[in-house]
Amino acid sequence: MAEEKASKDLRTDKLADPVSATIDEASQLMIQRAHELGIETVFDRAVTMKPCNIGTQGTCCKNCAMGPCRLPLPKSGIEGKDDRKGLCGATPNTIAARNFIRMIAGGAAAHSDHGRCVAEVFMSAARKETEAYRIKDVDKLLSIAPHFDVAITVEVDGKQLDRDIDEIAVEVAEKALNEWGKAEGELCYLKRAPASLYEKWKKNGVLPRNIDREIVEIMHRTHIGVDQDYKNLIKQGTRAAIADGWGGSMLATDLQDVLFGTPYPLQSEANLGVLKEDHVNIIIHGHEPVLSEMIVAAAQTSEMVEYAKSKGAKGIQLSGICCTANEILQRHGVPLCGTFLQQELAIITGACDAMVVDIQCIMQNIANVAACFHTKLITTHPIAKMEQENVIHIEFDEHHAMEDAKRIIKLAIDNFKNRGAEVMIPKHKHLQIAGFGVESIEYHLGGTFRGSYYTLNDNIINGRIRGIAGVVGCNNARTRHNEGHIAVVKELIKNDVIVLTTGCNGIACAMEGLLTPETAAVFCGPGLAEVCETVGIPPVLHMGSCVDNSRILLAATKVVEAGGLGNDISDLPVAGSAPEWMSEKAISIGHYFVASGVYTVFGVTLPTTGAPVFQKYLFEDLEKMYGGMWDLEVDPVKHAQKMIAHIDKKRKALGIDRTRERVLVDMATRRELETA
Ligand code: BF8
Repeated sequence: MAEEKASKDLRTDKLADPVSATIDEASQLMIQRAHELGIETVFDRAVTMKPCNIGTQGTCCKNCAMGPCRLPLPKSGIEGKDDRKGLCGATPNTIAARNFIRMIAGGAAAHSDHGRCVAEVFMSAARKETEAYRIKDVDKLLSIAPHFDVAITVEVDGKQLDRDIDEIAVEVAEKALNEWGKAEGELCYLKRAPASLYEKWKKNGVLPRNIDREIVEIMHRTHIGVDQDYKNLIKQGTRAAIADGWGGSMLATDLQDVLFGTPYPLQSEANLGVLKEDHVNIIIHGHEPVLSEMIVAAAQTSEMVEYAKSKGAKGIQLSGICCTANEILQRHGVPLCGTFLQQELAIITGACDAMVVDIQCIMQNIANVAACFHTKLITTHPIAKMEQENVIHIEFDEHHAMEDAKRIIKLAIDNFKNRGAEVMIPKHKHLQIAGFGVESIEYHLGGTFRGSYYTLNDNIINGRIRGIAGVVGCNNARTRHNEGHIAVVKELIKNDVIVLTTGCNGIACAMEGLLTPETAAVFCGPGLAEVCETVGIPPVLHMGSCVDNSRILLAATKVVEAGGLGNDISDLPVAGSAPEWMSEKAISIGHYFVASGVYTVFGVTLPTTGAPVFQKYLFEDLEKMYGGMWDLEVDPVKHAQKMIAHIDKKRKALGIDRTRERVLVDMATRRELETA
């Protein structure tokens, strides 16, 4: 069947070589399978379609109809004065900076609009306008309320009593929603950052006023004939990126935790092998857990399970792609089916009865691939539809969420009988421990006794842990799938750097088996291995989806607060990385890491190489303002080594660069030291 429907004109010389396309054997098998069935995937298109060289350099301006003006950097570079300019006179620096901050606007908008959607559902739940959603994590609600100046106690007859939870919830919801468009002041969460970082933002004039405004202002400033100073453009990019990391994304993470529960470590599996031939396979793909939480709940009802059995299946197997996968993994242990680049391959197994998508990172070609199989492709979000006729749109609404979720699941179950003979599920999958967050790291590495990150800091100071790396981000079909992710992470843990991961890097690490405690003995340096074995954690801690990079910011803040490692995130022996990035969200994340004081290295390419002066500003000058800066390194081992060199530089500055004998200090001596 698939052979009949698929296009017959795929020429082998225009097809991707599976082994060159990905390091993952399951994916190699499925690319091969796609070729046998005559189905084209992103890997093949990456062979036939070359990226535009000038766009790659960041120096193509298409912000008005006099252009596009294309300003390539000559291969030999430019000696002396750079005379390149567009029709209006825009320099390469202006053009690249405009393009760069428009990417920040795109990324910040995506994260923050997701956050707004969650805030609206939270408001409905707080006002009890929906049956489907309830406040699940009251402790988390109480922990964030003070950041919005919402009181959690009330004075009655001179006594402080606990305030009514419903009242607190409504007030937090109102204040949180206000963050997108308030007329005055600054974002409430900014003061969660270390005081010295907040002061740097203030001094540099980049405290975000409200989330929407910073994004809109980027679109205004980058319109023809407005802001034509790359430094001033980046200033606004910085303000919008902070509004993402310490605003929209952080709100998304917190409110999701309040509604759906704060993640704690749990066991699951990862890779295409999680699909089950004898089950109804529903793959949830996208980013907002508002829908997927409901599908997880509905799929577990006996009504749905019995319905699946009545149609000849043994049950319902849910799995996820992209960050929706990470969300339902972190909170429910639902297995990861694959990364961004595996979305077509999951359908090519022939075992996907329905793929349910919401927003972000959904390739339009999955509709073409689904048309070659029985797979129902269901879009659910009013802002994300597809033009292909085989796509079904079932709009999801929080007011009748459970009914919508059951309707979607029934559609998948009814489709089970339509599977063709072409089912081929790779066996490959790996166990993983996921579900880490600020709270669980505190528990595992700090302990409830001290209630802080003390033990983590202690192990950094004594050198067992050399530093902390945040390794995050996408896959990119312009580079070998997962190769950069895995090589960077392995090089870091080999050198005793503990890794915090999110997004598709988290999925890649899970598929490779790096998210198990047993990994420590195999891949880690002796210090990190000892800590992991003692505490029972993997050397790579999965912190969730891309909006959950806000968890990494807060974990870094906790490390600062625990003491002994300086006063700011920029003092810490930490570094950031996105080895295979491709999305605008990654640029926004990279920039808020940099603006928060983190040296951040990207792989593949950066759209700044055609404007060397602007690139130098990002790579060097920003460090003087925020303590963090950008870098680009395509080679994964050199990439990791640059991060390690930065970590070592910070260790030296802190005076902890030499391994010290561990001195156990009793409480009395500690008090003496503290008062000294
Ligand atoms: O937000 S890492 S490919 S899935 S953009 Fe997309 Fe990139 Fe994956 Fe999640 Ni993040």
